[in-house]
Amino acid sequence: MKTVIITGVTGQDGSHMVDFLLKNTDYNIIGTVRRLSVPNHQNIAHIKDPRFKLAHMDIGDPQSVNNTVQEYKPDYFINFAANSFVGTSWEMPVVHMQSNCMGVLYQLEAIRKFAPKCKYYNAGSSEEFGDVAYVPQDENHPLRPRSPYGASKASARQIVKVWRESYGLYAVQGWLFNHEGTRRGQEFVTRKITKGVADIVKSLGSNQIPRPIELGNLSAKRDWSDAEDFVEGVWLMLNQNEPKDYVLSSNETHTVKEFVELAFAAAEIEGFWLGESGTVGEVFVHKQFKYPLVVVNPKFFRPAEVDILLGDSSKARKEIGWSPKTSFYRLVKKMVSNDLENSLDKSK
Ligand code: G4F
Repeated sequence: MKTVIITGVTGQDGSHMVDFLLKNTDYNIIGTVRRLSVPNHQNIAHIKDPRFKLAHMDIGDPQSVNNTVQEYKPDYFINFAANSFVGTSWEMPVVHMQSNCMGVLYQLEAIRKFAPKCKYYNAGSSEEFGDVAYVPQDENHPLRPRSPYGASKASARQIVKVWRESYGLYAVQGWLFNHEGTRRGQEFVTRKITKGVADIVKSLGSNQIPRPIELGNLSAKRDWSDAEDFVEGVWLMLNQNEPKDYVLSSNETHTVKEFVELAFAAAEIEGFWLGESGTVGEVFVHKQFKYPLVVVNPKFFRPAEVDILLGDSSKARKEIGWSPKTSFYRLVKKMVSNDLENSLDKSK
């Protein structure tokens, strides 16, 4: 029986990967977790399969990484653990570099020493493309990060490449464009919007004036997909004859504004924009009651922005047979429905 180690197992991607592997393989899965005073295990609380086990490991502690790899001698090691929120990476650049880059180095060294046949995946990002040179971005696009987060992922990519080429490890790092879902953290813009919409529905239902959702740059364009589709792409990337890095993306781009419009429409709330587009005075207003539903707060602007991300995943589609199944519209609808259900549950 093969063994897969997954880090970041309590997060969105890690937990979906566990679900995917339990469903599609007969492998044992070790999910590594840091000790926390208050555990954050809600994304894996539903997993009862005895093939899934938790182990303590801290990606910042090379000794603990060595011990874990030495003990389990995994066949696959999937690193989803990271400081993944771009917005805070300017506030804590060192910690982002340590976890997102040095953490990868510790893992590759442990694999080189104790499990050299292990297939390794590190979560790469379209943020590595940053200040984009062309649209759409494919595997040949240069690395031009715009945030400490993007820089940490671009550095990790070089480490993965060097360890692959120097030691013959099967080590890959995909460029994953934005991927979302019902397990997304609430600080990311998509979940912030869908949760905000659900709160507004609840307020309107109890005849209260709703609290508007406060957002930053409404004009940013992102290529959003469903995280559940992406874990399959990661698994395909790990199971090629030769290790190769691929872009995973929907090949569509939408503004934050479009996401807002679709999310309110999914909750059957009609609204319209007022104020000059691209300014802090822009506001999305309830059509009937004229309440502000979305306002701009400059606090959420970033010191440097990635204006447009649009992926070209044609290589992954052709060479590893991957394709996303969930449309942008279905993704927004699924996230809004989930947050509406949660908010109804809580009010019972
Ligand atoms: O949802 P976001 O915070 O995601 P971002 O920065 O694109 O990063 C995500 O995708 C990357 C892949 O491209 C991953 F590597 C990374 O780990 C993460 O999963 O922001 C999306 C866009 C940005 O342009 C941001 O400026 O939304 C804009 N935005 C506008 N108002 C906001 C807000 N973002 C957040 N988080 N909060 C706002 O209020």
